[in-house]
Amino acid sequence: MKKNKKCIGCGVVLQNDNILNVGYTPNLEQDYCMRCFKVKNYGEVSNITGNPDDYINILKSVDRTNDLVLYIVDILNIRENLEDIKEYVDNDIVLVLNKRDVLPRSVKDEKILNYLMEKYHFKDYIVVSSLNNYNLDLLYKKILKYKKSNDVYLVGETNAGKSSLINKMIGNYSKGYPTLTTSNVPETTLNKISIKLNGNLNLIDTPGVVDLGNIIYHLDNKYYKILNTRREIKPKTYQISKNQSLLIGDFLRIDYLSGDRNSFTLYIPNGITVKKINSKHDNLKELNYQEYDIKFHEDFVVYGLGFIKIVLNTKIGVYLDKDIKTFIRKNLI
Ligand SMILES: Nc1nc2c(ncn2[C@@H]2O[C@H](COP(=O)(O)OP(=O)(O)OP(=O)(O)O)[C@@H](O)[C@H]2O)c(=O)[nH]1
Ligand SMILES: [Mg+2]
Repeated sequence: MKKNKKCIGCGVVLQNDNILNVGYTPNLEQDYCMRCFKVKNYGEVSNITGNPDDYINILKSVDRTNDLVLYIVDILNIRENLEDIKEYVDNDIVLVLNKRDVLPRSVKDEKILNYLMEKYHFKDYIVVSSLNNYNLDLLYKKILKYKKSNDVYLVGETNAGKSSLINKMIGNYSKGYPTLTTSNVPETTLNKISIKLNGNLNLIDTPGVVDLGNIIYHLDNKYYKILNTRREIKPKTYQISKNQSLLIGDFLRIDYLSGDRNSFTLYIPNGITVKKINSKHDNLKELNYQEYDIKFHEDFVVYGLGFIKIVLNTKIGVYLDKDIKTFIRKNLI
């Protein structure tokens, strides 16, 4: 038996000593750990919270190479400062915005690319959907164009779709079969996994970086599936006046405080309910409260949920768990 044999789904070292620890398998001859086996066969998922330093150490190990990095970002969960990845990796980075399919078809890719190119400096930018196999041929061409050696790393936040993207590329561009475990639970991949596409290209999957400011860490498990939506978002537009509020799911309330009648368009997964109420009602007022000034053509972003496109200058009051990150940006679309 090979020592330190790794699970081919998540990269963890297999062990049969302790069923409560990661990497457990009843039989070391197996290729998958029990956790991956359950995800693959029964869609059952168990979440673990790794040590954020482990993920940072993996990024540092990528930094020690000169290899091309694909920075995979969920189009609905663009961080406030994408360039903070450069604190850890100094390599050439291509920004890959994944999950194009969740934004309405009517949105132009160019609009999103222009937004990113104005704000950030990466080697190149591309919008893809691994779910719909959208733009993967172009991504493949870019990889061949920019790669410095046979190894190309995929890094990014947990749940951005790194493993799904590699699985899709195995199907498209190699003779192999997809083997990586994917799930809508954060922290699925646990270690680096090198996948050989052909004699000239290895795609290296990495565990996603954990940002505890992501709303997914603060909601009930039932939201995992809802937040990782596979359906095109139908934007919801609300005409809102002073003394009116929006209740979003059972975790967010936005009070409209000033300004004339305004239009709020929500780009959040369809499975999340939205209700307009009178601000005098007490719903969710137990949550942390903060006020924000929104200027002409800005989005209010709730990290991990999506964003609200607001048209006119306004002031809003937001009730939300204090550990969930929010920020304001120029309209993405
Ligand atoms: N709608 C949509 N969902 C996607 C796409 N790609 C991946 N997903 C979903 O996103 C979730 C996370 O996918 P993974 O491939 O496990 O993400 P990851 O980046 O490898 O996550 P970690 O291993 O935790 O770092 C799953 O529910 C996937 O089905 C896509 O192009 N569109
Ligand atoms: Mg993964």
